[in-house]
Amino acid sequence: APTTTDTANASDASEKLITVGFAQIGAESDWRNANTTSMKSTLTKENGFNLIFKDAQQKQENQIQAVKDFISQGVDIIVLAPITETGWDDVLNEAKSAGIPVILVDRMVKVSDESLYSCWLGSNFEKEGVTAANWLTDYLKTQGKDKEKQNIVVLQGTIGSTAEVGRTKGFDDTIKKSSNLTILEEQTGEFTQAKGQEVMESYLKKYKDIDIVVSQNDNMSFGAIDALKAAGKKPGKDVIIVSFDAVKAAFLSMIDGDLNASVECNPLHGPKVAELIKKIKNGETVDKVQYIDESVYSTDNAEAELPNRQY
Ligand code: GZL
Repeated sequence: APTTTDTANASDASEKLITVGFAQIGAESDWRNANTTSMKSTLTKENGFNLIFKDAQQKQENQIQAVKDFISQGVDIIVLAPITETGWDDVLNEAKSAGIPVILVDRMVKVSDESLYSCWLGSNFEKEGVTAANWLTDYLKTQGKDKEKQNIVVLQGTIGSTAEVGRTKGFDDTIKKSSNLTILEEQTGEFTQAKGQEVMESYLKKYKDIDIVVSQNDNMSFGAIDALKAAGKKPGKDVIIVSFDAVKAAFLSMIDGDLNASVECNPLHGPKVAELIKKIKNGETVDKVQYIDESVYSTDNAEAELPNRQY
């Protein structure tokens, strides 16, 4: 039979585990799956965590229920990737009343009281939108097309998600400075390949002269590429495609020449979240906004960068 010391150690070890409730959006994209993998592979018992993971299948009501469940289970800390920005005040107030700190990851919330969350970790989405616009205008210059009229269609992400709001604002505000660029239409493809293809097919029926597609994640870009090929067009050549996320499959698309560029959106939040959880549980205050590092990749550097990609 284990000695008291062993038992004490065992119970002591179990006492040391920080129980984390993570309410994830869903599994809608390669990016999302990489984000989940990063969290699950970091928030492990070996690293001092007991992770309770909930996938909300892209429904806010499921995420809210998951947070309520975490509160009734009495977790030590809640991590939430909010699908859209509004509708969180009530459940976050319940967490605050229960004395359970909340870390927001990836997308942001619009709440009346900022004390409802300890901090937010994610990408600077507006900067991603600006990066996409700057890459595009630079590329058009190298192609000698910076004076020619260029028509753009946009595949937006989930409307009202911080990723969509920021990328749209950053891109649109920057594009306005180039008088030769016109945005014909912007519509959501819900960040999925199927919906992205469907919207691109409708654009191709509606507009005869599309020069550029801006797609707010790689999965919608893959759908757009399929739609363009089905319409007898050469994606990456007849029609420039600028994307976001820079997942591994996007690198393969850039190497094939179907995709011109992808602005990186780094999903590997696990290590930084683990560090923030430990600091918050130790009673330290952390900066409210924690930006994750990221870059932009294109057909110029995709082959060289591919071996370094983790997702
Ligand atoms: C961005 C994230 C977005 C990705 C999409 O941080 O919210 O959601 O760009 C994902 O691929 O679906």
